[in-house]
Amino acid sequence: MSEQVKKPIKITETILRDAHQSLIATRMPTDFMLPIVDKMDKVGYHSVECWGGATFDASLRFLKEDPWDRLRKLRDGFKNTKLQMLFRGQNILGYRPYADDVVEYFVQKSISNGIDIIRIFDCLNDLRNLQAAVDATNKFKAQEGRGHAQVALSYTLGDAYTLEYWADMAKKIEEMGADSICIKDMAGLLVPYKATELITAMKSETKLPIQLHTHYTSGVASMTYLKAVEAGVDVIDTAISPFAMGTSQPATEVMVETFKGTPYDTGLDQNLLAEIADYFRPYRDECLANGLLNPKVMGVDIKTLLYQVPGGMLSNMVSQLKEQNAEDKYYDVLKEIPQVRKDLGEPPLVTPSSQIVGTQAVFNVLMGERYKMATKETKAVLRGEYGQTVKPMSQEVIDKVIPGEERITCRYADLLDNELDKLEGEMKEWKQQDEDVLSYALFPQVATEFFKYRQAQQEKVDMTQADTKNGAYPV
Ligand SMILES: [Mn+2]
Repeated sequence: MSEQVKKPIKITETILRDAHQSLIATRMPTDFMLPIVDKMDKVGYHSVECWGGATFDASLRFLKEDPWDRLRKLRDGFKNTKLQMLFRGQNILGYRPYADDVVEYFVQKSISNGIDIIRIFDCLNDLRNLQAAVDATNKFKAQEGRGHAQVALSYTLGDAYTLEYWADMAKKIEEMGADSICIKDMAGLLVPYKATELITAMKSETKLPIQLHTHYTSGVASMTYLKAVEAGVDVIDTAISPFAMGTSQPATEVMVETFKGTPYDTGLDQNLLAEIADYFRPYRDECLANGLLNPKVMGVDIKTLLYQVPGGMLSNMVSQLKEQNAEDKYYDVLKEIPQVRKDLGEPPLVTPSSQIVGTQAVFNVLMGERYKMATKETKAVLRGEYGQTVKPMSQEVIDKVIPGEERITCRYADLLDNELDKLEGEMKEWKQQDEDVLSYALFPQVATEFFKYRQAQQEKVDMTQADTKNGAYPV
């Protein structure tokens, strides 16, 4: 790039979503976020990621907060900055596929409560599972003039995932009506020189802006950003330094400094960023002291590159093995994971496919025979309910696990009846706002517990008598 041509790199700040999801199990409460919003709003970020992913679940389950209320409060505070959320395609923010009416209503309510950019991904990269959410966003945008559909590709490695595959996906995403593309590298697998190749290949097939999202887990993330920016990436995801690195994103201040005085200069003010970091630093210390932040997740975990398994999946696996007193089988399971992944059509490993593959690998090892026992989710994947995989699934495994069963080749949601009315009927005694039916749709039990808690608070019930067993107490 000649020195005259300026291309300021845009920054999405993740402190209010992925950074605390990745480092402190999504436990940052709204009350702690609000006092710094005004300052963050002055920075000039491309966007602030603040909602979706696990924030919704954690708010209801552990923080006893209404996630919709959080969103509205953040929207009130951020007058100039776009707010961004993460959305699991047809699974919304939950763990099962929903009918299109729920997907559309959730998108509509997300935008009307304050979200600008919806980042939509599917764990199999089956674009059919993203279409309903993209269409809903575009419909709202046409009516209200607000809303941006970003389609995220779950980045992974494997025979099927060639540069041609990624470039072709970029083209298809543009054709499906998305406003931008994200490469979502949840495990930090994208290494710097591969990023050059990847961005170059995708840019050759699409004019859409490309955003790169990665994690520091494997230690290469800031170098990867540098090479991706040089290759033409438009936006990068970073976290303010006290909650950066480790399993989180590269530090915002470091990336800003890296590009200072170059054609990619972000133009962000380091003094302002330093004040924001000052706000979050004591909270980091507090989280270290109370154990919410485990120093283990702050280092470089090179196993991620060796086994291509996201950090969260490894910790799940370890706890499953512990429960079975089979921690000595750790390396056997690690070796089994690529085999199960191959049997299931070599999907990316991201929620929920990461849990499905990981749990099945644990079963295969503990039972001493592959697929002697298959989980409900493994069966659903084999039936095609989660969508189409890039590679065919193993016929041998299909015959063993779901013998004689019919497999689905259409978009699974096409087989689902609308379900909003039914959900509304189940929860109407708790309903205080339209959005409550969506909280209930995603987490029926957890949301109901929350509704009870909310009502008790409103009626000033003595919460020392609360149901502590189910976590229904003030925090
Ligand atoms: Mn992430």
